[in-house]
Order: sequence, then C-alpha cells, then structure tokens
Amino acid sequence: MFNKNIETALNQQVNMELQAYYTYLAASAHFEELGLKGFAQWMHHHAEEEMTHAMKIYHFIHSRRGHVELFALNAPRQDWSSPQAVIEDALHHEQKVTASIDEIVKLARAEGDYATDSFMQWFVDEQVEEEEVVDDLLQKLSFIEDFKPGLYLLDRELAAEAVEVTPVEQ
Ligand code: OFO
Repeated sequence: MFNKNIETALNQQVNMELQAYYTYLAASAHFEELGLKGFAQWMHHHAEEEMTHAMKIYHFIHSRRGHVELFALNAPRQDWSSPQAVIEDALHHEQKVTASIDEIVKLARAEGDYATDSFMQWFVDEQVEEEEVVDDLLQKLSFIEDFKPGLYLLDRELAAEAVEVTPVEQ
C-alpha cells in the first residue's frame, strides 16, 4: 500500500512542476514579444523539461499503485521590468523546487519509504544542475546590465544552444 503522506507530497510536486512549466511558458511568450528569440527558445526548452519532470512523478505514483490528483494551476506572472527580472524569478522558483524536493526526501526517509527516497535522488541531482544553469544566465546578464549589444549577442548564443539541445518546433 502506497503511503498516503508520500502520495500527497508527490501529487503536490506534480503540481509544482506543472506550475513551473506554466511559469516558463509565460516567460517564453514574454521574450518572444520582446523579440528576444534566443531567450524565448531557452525558456521554452526549460518549460518542456518541467513537463517531463511532472510526468516522471506522475508515472512513479502509478507504478506504486497510487492515485494521481491534479490540482489547479495559478496564472503565472506575465510581465517583467527586464530580462534580468525574469531570470531572477526563475532562480527563485528553482530554489523553491529544490526545497520542496528536499522535504519529500526527508519525508520518505522518515516514513521508511526507500523506493521514493531512491526515486527522488534523480530530482536532487537535477536541481543542482537546474539552479546552476539559471544562475549562470543571471550572472551573464549582470555583466551586460543595460548594454543592448551585449543582450543581442547573448540572445544569439542562447538561440544557437537551443538548436543544439533540441529542435524546438515554432
Ligand atoms: Fe523541475 O526543475 Fe525546474 O522547477
């Protein structure tokens, strides 16, 4: 029998990952409207990653014969004062996700659910990478500040990376 506390925590995590999908999709749309296509693709790629995270947990709940419960999503923020503000929001979001994942690991250990503990280790590692990637971009933006040609070059760099990582359909 799947532990109810773990099931609830995992369902909440599915919601958090879907909320991240929605948040990054809104950021992608914002960059698209600014004409920053590289940033838009970068965000779109990250939005899709969040969907895969949500589905990974979704399938895990089913594999334990648990019940998947989908909660409502909040409307994401859709307006920012600068590209830096968007990426700062993304970093705060990732930090919240990391804290939430750590809580699930703690709960799994407290409940003696070692299968969930083991499953969640993938997310623990993934969050290290997620925070690093977002923080790297934030650092680059802090070098650029308001220097428009720098933003243009960074946008081109992100567009080139997006082509390498995945053929994003437009
Ligand atoms: Fe799912 O890692 Fe970002 O939020």
